[in-house]
Amino acid sequence: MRLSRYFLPVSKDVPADAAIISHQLMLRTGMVRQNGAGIYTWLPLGFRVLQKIEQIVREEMDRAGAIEMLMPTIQQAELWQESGRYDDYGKEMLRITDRHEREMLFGPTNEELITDVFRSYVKSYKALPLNLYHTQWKFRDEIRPRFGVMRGREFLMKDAYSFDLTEEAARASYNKMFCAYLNTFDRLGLTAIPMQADTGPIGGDLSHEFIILAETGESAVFCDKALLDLPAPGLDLDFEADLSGEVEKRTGYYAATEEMHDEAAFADVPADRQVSARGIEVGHIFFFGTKYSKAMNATVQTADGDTVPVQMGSYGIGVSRLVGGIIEACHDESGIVWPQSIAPFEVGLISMRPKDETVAKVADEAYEALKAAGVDVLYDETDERPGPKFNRMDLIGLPWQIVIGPRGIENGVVELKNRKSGEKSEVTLETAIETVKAG
Ligand code: 5CA
Repeated sequence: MRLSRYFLPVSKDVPADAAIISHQLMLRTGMVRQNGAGIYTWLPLGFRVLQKIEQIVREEMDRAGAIEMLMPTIQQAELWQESGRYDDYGKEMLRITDRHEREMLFGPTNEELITDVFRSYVKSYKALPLNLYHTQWKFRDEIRPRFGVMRGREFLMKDAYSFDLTEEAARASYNKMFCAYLNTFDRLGLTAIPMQADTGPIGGDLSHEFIILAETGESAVFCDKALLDLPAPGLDLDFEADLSGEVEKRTGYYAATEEMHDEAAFADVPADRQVSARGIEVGHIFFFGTKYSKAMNATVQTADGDTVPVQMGSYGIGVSRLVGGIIEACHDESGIVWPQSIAPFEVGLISMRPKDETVAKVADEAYEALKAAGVDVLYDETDERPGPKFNRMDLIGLPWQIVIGPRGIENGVVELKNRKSGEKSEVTLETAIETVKAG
């Protein structure tokens, strides 16, 4: 992408209500524009990141055997009246009346809708286990939308729903999601810690929040430091195997959010391993058994011909919240420092003198070579001074910068800069491309 043809409204002005660094940086880099309290337009740079995160989440859900679909944003009130949550959800639910005076709502989550889909088609245990997911916009009329996309009113969530015959099988489905989540966050460059959590309006008795530590996190969290050093299960994990060992490895250590915190149990953690910090909840998984299937009569026939309510769990990831969460974890005084897996572009190519014919030609060739090598590149061929160009590239945080200038051209090299380490080297374009591709 040529910067002169792109839409990158970088700005110096940050509204006073942008209290945390990720919100400030998202506004300054022109990733999002606020349209109302907790409602954002995703501008091109931000949208690229959102899509990259969504894609990684999708790949890891697919790897764990979940099946993608798409449910609507607008739902009928009837389903929620059946489950009993139409009243329970209170003011957080955005209620809408259509022209026929029918009560509708903008979905804050999809347990009811998916249970209705399930009961309409699935009648036999033979179709189980089943895990269906989608990535769709949600609306929650949060009392205090804040921190930009981290607590929005309209936000993008991946939500998956598992269906099993027995509680034991449902726990195995829960464990699959538990492991898939660790792999997902690892690929996003994050250390997410599963913590015992309150189930809130979703319900059920087994639930884990996946928390990344950040000073600006909304909740106080407590955990054993050992959890920070445990590697993710890995992409070669066999999801058909019994994963309870993988889960127990992590749930064996103390980790709890404020609501579930137990001072006495925490005191048993060796003092030098007690982590008391703040965290951002990037995912939340629930096992709630037959809460919805009983209320909504979603049953299956067993091998013996009995009819039983299906066992369910639900599994959410805050896709749009992750954009802010990752910036909280990945920035420095000059701006964002994207992990390469989700960077909006992998390389910022800077032409030092676009008006100089030779420089322009070599830079154009480098741009073509990078594209041909399959590298996502943002090419700054604008006619600005080098200082502001470098600052802007640092601010938007692409993992690599390649600088083309007259001196390098004389020596047959380019300058390659690693945004994270700040390390610069003079290498041939081929070596630069190889280095970028190696990540
Ligand atoms: N139905 C269940 C799981 S699919 C559910 O809704 N869970 S949740 O309420 O915990 O939300 C799942 C994830 O969405 C959260 O972990 C969080 O990362 C994200 N999320 C929740 N509320 C917001 C919000 N107001 N703004 C941005 N992200 C949010």
